[in-house]
Amino acid sequence: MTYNTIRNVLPHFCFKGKYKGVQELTSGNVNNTYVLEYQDGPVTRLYTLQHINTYVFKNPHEVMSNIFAVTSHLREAMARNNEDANRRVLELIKTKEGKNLYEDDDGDIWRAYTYISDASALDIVRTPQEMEEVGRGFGQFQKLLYDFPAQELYPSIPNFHHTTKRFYTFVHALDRDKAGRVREVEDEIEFMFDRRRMMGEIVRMLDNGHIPYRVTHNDTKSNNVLLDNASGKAICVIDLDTVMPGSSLYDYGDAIRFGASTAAEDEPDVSRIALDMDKTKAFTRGFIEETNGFLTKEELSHLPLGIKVLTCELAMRFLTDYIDGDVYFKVNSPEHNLVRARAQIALLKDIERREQDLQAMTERYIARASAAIKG
Ligand code: GN1
Ligand code: MG
Repeated sequence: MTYNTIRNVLPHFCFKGKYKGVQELTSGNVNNTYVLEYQDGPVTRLYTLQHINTYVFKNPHEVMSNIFAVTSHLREAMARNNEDANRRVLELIKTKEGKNLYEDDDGDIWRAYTYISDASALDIVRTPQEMEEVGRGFGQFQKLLYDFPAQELYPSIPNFHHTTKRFYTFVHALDRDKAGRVREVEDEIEFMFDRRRMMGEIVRMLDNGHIPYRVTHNDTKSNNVLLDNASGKAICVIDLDTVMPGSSLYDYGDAIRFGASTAAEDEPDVSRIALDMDKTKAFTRGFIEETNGFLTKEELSHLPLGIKVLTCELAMRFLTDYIDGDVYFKVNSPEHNLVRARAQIALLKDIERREQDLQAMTERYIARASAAIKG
């Protein structure tokens, strides 16, 4: 995105003060994000400006309507609990026309938030303590949205975690072989086919009512929770584009996949990739303590499945995008999506090796939950 394009967008939002400068934040794989600095008398004001990827989000108006509804609900829920919502809920900046998004002359879509200062979004989780806070952040988010009227939400990306349909999309991509890359990835393709039944298990449990639909975040990377720099505590969940009805197993599994890996999501040296059990346990503790009693026994006992399915799903999504010629995720090299897919495959192999440990960890939580119920 050029500097001039951004300059032309700025006057359409109700930012306060005089524009000083812009800096790009590069960690997202889908939207483009910028931090803006404004000088308002003696006060420096920071804002987040985002260019929404409309290849991914086909209906940005619906996305913004979801975000408005969810952030309003979070604020009301905090007010009811006598909690201060300041720095804890994303705050949209309206356009001069009073809208939540701005469409420029090229049809590009933009939105803005107040930037939350003195807080960090972790691309890499360094300690179990940090991971526990990430768990608390996403746990609190589920708790606050427990009574959100799910029918008010549009499906911002239909079938986002429907792994069975994702598998069909993958097979279709293989068949088209748009970028001529299929013959390079025979081993990875076989890996996915071998896990076909496993990856559909959450969808099946939702379909047959074994586990409930909840309002979930659906993109629970550690960098989507802000931790306060002073206290280290989780304060605000961000990146609300994919808040939709889903399973708690999606939020749990995706968070572990990303934050409890010993290496980055695109680590090229697969020998460095494993599941860090201390971080896994720490996240589980934070998440379960916050969701405090409302996760069912069935959900708790399937948490390890959530980790497997989400890791497999992401491996398959990256591989599909590699095969399609890199149309969905931002890439920094032609091999980037393949590197990501291989990293997720390596992680999944390690998760499969640790399955018994994961199940034992889960059993301990179920025992505690039933002890609490019995009083
Ligand atoms: C995308 O935009 P970002 O980086 O928060 C993607 C997630 C993936 C993630 C993998 C809407 O998230 O589903 O898990 O990349 N978001 C969308 O890094 O597809
Ligand atoms: Mg994000």
